[in-house]
Amino acid sequence: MILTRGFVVAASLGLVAAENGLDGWLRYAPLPEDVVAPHLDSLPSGIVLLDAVEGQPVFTAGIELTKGFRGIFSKDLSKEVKPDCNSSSVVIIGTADAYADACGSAPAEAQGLKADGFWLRTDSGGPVQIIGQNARGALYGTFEYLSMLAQGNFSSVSYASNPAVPVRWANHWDNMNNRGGHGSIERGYGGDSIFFANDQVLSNLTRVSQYARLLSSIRINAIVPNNVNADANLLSDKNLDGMARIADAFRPYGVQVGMSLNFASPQSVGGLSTFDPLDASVIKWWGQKTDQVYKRIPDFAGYLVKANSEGQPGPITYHRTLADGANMFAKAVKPHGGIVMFRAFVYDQLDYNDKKADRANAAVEYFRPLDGKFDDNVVVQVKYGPIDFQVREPASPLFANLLKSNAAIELQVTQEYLGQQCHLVYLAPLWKEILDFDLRVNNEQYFVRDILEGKRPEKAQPLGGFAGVVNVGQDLNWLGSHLAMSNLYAYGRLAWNPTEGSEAMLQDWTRLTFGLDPDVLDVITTMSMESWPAYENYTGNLGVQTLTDILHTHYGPNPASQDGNGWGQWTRADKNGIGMDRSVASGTGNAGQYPPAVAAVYENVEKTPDNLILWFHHLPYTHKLKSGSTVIQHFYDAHYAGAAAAQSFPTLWETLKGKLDDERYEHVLYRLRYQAGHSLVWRDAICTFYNKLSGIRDDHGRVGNHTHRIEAETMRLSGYSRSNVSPPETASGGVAVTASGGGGGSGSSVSSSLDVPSGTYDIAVNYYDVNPGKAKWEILINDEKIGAWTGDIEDRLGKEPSDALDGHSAARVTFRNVTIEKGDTVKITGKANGNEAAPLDYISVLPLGVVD
Ligand code: GCW
Repeated sequence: MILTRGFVVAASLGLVAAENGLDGWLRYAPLPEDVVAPHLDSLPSGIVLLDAVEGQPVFTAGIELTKGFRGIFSKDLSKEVKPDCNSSSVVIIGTADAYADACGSAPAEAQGLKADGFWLRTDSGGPVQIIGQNARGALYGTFEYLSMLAQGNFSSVSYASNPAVPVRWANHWDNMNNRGGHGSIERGYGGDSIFFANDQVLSNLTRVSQYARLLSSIRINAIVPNNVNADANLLSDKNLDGMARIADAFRPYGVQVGMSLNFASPQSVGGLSTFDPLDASVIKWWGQKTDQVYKRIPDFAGYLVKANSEGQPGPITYHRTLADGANMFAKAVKPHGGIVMFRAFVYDQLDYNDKKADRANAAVEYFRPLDGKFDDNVVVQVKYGPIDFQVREPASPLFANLLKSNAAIELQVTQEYLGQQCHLVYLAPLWKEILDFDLRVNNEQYFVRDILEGKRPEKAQPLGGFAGVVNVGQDLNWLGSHLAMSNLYAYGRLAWNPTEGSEAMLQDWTRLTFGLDPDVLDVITTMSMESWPAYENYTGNLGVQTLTDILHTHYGPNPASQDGNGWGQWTRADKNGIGMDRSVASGTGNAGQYPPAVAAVYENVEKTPDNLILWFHHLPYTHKLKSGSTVIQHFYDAHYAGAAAAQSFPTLWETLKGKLDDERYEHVLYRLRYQAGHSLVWRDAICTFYNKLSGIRDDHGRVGNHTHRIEAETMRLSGYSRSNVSPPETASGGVAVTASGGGGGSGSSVSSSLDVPSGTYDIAVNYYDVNPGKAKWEILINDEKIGAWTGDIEDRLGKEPSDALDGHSAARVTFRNVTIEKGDTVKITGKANGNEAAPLDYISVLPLGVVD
């Protein structure tokens, strides 16, 4: 009570309490008094739960509503046991059936709901009605009502809301195996697994329950906790018991649990000599295993299968088709009402010298012949683009080739190729671009979202929907970054209704997460809506893919890593041109996998939009785009524009100081500053690489011309020596310096006199923060210390660490408003630690307002 009061007082004084992000967008924070006051008297004072069973969603709805009213209004709702169906002072929550039992009949709109749908009525003259088609729908409606209230929206509404699709899943790539006793997450950047450690399910699943709340509020109805690169040991009795505990934690929130399978399990853990999906003993084995699963988890959602992909076993090993494999599981779960999500991410290593080879063709080549051969409880799960979650891809042509099968789209909340949650990239606009793409099936309007919803002439698919890869971890704020949570939120909202607007979803999330301050809303909206275009600009443009290092961490720049290997993420860049010729006429034929009207666009250079032109065509750097710019000049300009946008983010954020709690303010600021610095690393690496390769200069004279920089290798080195950086374009001037341990009593240092007019400057230092190690640097002007920093990024950012000088470890720190007299000496001392030899790349002495 005292705490609650304190909170209200703090809020009304404009002070804000520290927040750690644990509640995400479900904070139920007190609203400002002036927003609440006019409505306080008309708020309901009681709650009626119909048929509420502890541990089930209607019961949970009661808990959430009570908690919400307490948090938002400091008001305790009474529990009414005898429902008065006409009282305007209560909220009635229940299923349509329970409502009809208690109150005669449910409103007409509440009677025709789809599974999981709900009816919400808040207009005066009667109770607030929250009626679900099922218990889960009633909980969804409650979260909807709370979301309105928490945003200060007291309007009278009455509407039904139904899901576009029945399948709205979260996929987690959590491993059971140890990483120093913890469960690691493949592509995880927010801490260790909340599900597994030490090869088993965690005993304390508190975080899982907290996560279930968040998922339920965005209407995700099933989750797969374990990695698609699946560990067959999950099928042991002990671990299935653990899975049952996970299911228990999710059940109150209406989230069902599924499981990723390893195709070879009958052999690897079952003691059989084969895992051939048509072998009777294998079929029997999976049947029995499935019965054991359902015995423990009667509402088990189903299986997720990655087969014959990236080294995973599958039916092709036995010359069976992928449909044979999928259907074997489908038959096992069918009697229990389960489904099988079967991934279409199947491709092989390719020969780089084969100009017709194309990884983008693989999914259609594997799956088109199988269309119509999948059982009706199989859903083919297709990544949004033909390759792999790149910053820009066309919609996967497979969506247009699965007309007789159930299909789901796979999106990645995990920012694997998109800055690993260390760069702000709001993904809803990217996802919507794919969902709203018209594939012109049968030459009629067919948006990708229509296909997922089964709106097609051949057959309305009974199943279909969304799978989102999510990497929440033990970090209190779930994804390692507060702002990245808008992606999780928008993912759920889009799965429910793919026509939702990116900005509207973002703004709901912002109000729920940070409160109602209009400045906070403006800044987060501006930054987030600019963030995907900015990231695309400073990474890979014109549909050439992200240009990150594809061989290791998928994080920093390494354009050369795309080519010359079997992975098929090729750009085919050489000194004359760049891009994959995917035309039918002269290339890999990929354009021809799309329906004719779309194929005609992608086949033709003149018609292909600029933003995908290098995806479909190999062009000279001097090719003129529709924008009027050349390919190479577009690269330069986009990189400068993208990095400039990223520089504006921390500056914008700084205007919010005091308008939100310091804890989240500082956390976000650190990341935005890091991103601004890393965007410059990206900009310079990509511009330098293609400038060297093409030999074509930047029309604006920026590339390779950094007038404010002093390269560390040209400074006076004491105990420092030159070090190679790989790839070299991730160092300004191609090399860096590292502390070699010498340098005498004062340690290692670099120094230089400053030949700049006297005045005030910002001094930026580019360095490398490698793992493991915590080097320490100090910066001095005329031997007077003006700043210091530590190489501790590995503790502060969850991105894949790097132990080398490269585009992943390159970072920048800026010291502002430094007074310099012409001829002053700047010196940086570095103290190596562990693997980190206090590496330095360059310093920039920047007149105020300039970034170079
Ligand atoms: O994007 C790639 C990732 C792998 C992932 C794979 C997949 C789980 O780099 O980490 O494996 O795709 O989607 O199966």
